[in-house]
Amino acid sequence: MRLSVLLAALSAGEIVSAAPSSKPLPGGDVNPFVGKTPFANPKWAAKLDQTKRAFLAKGDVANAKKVSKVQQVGTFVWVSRRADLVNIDDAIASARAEQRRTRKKQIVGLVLYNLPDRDCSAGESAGELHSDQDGLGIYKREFIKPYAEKVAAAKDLTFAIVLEPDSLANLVTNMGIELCAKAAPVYREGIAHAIASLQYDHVHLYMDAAHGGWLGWDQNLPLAAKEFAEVVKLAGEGKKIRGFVTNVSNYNPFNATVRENYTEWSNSWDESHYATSLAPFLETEGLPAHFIVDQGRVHLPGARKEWGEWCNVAPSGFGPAPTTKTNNTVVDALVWVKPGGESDGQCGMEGAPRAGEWFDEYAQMLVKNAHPSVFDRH
Ligand SMILES: *[C@@H]1O[C@H](CO)[C@@H](O)[C@H](O)[C@H]1NC(C)=O
Ligand SMILES: *[C@@H]1O[C@H](CO)[C@@H](O)[C@H](O)[C@H]1NC(C)=O
Ligand SMILES: *[C@@H]1O[C@H](CO)[C@@H](O)[C@H](O)[C@H]1NC(C)=O
Ligand SMILES: CC(=O)N[C@H]1CO[C@H](CO)[C@@H](O)[C@@H]1O
Repeated sequence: MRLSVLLAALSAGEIVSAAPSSKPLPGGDVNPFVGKTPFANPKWAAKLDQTKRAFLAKGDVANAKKVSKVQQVGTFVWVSRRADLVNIDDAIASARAEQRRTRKKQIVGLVLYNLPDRDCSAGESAGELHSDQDGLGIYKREFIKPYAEKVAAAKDLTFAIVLEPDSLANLVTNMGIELCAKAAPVYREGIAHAIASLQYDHVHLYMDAAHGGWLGWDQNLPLAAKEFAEVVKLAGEGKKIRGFVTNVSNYNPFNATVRENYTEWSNSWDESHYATSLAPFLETEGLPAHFIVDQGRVHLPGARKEWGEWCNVAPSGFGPAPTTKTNNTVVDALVWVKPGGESDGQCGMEGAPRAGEWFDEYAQMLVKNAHPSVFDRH
């Protein structure tokens, strides 16, 4: 690198290292999470200050200290409407500052979540775009284009992007619902466009594969793999994803210590088993069998009577801290996609506020029941 270029790079906040680049060989198969620190979002940490104060007000110093540890855990940044695009700029600025301070490579987790006719089966999380009002055109021009430009310009960081939670799984199992049938071609084209627009060496795409209690049933596995393959093919020749993400915003354990009765007939009774079940079907379709698994919140044994319970499930705790030590060769990392403490909606645990609003009692419970690995970190 010439000196002038080097200076420009430094002022742009890049880490410049004399070490040889770890760029994967063509066709290489490198887990992007290895050796990187998951980006801890200061905006989420700020919300948890309230939780810390609540413990201190009760004289509960031990749990207040635990909150400080939780605030350092990496979580994904949600970009769920055009007005949220600024969250990407903020995350990039904070991650660069952290990278400069610690001299450790950051991997920034982002969620891309704004399809037209979103959440066609439940309607709980319907978004701002509608296919009958040029939603797909707006999605491409005013959401995907600036999204891609922002991450493309931050080559000094690594990104893991979760593509459209809760979308394609509906096309596998909910085509009997009119809105889902209508949304199907829009979802496929939208996600294919996102994939095609985000092809950069420092950007790793994970398509949503719902969770074990949904697509993990034996008869759904091949149908899911076919649907995913169709969308990747639609993105165009040579367009790649890194893999799949499971259990976004859900509560399934990765490695269940207790097998719940409601999973009796499924081979996908925790998310590790689900990844293992789905992997061969993905390979048959020529897709990469790599997974990340959301463990932002995990229910305690016996908390649910049915697998379908998804709303402010209690008792739950923050799950295992993000790690690449997954004991499962198809799983790149455990991650925290859903930032715990934001309500799933006015359902589940008593007193729950509207979806997305801070639910401090719930956050306090997550801290108390958090997985010990959250506090083993230095
Ligand atoms: C499953 O059902 C059995 C028999 O009804 C019961 O003894 C056991 O406690 C249940 N397990 C869980 C995890 O709820
Ligand atoms: C992997 O296995 C080790 C050793 O049994 C265990 O301590 C660890 O918790 C496991 N990791 C996960 C993510 O389950
Ligand atoms: C699950 O955890 C147990 C106990 O910590 C460990 O022995 C086992 O290897 C883990 N399994 C997986 C798939 O991580
Ligand atoms: C992305 C995803 O799979 N979301 C699902 C998580 O699990 C709950 C409960 O089964 C579903 O309602 C969500 O749609």
